[in-house]
Amino acid sequence: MIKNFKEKLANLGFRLIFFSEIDSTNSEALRLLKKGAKDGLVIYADFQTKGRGRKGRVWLASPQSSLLLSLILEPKIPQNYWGLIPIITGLAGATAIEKTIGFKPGLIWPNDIWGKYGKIGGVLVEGYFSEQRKALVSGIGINITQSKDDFPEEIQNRASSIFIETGKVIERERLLFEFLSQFKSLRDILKSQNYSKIVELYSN
Ligand code: BT5
Repeated sequence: MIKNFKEKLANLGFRLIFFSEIDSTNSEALRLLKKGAKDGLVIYADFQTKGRGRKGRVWLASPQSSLLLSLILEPKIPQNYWGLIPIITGLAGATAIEKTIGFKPGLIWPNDIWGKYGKIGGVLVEGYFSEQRKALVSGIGINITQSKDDFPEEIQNRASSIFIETGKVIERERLLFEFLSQFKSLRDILKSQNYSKIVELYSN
């Protein structure tokens, strides 16, 4: 089963490393980049002890409640278009939710995923620039199983999950696979330099 899953990911151009616990998948991705990790590596975790949001904010998710991952990317497009990577990451997350469970969440500029009852997911993209190479780490967190009471008090009124929005629990690995499939399709569109298509998909 796991071998099968790895093969399916390899067909999409991804390899996956799993951690039952890590400080932050983005931090681990940046450490691995320093050690020479290449495009297509996915760092995937059950739990983060220091999950990070943007601008020094935190990302809070109880164990196994969420999709938590970071992608190592060496985009083959001109660097002035790298700003589209956070956009396609959020879009891949929202589309994956829709394909998996039939619920279409909203995207709030630039890449927050929202439902009727609050924020379901967020994206954190960070750059890695050394003399030899330039790369990005694109991290996404999507709340899957939480009820309102499961969130820490400080975020209870603004955080939501797929379960809160739909009353349904989806299998995390299905969402993972769908996210990576969607990300690959969007990345292929980027590679073909059809930037207006990305804007069109984002706007619908
Ligand atoms: C984000 O930041 O929305 C980006 C979150 C990215 C998280 C992923 S998880 C995998 C990868 N590894 C990491 O370490 N990070 C990435 P921002 O827009 O700054 O939103 C953060 C704010 O959202 C916090 O200040 C809280 O108010 C709120 N928040 C924290 N955890 C939340 C959650 N699980 N659901 C909804 N809101 C949350």
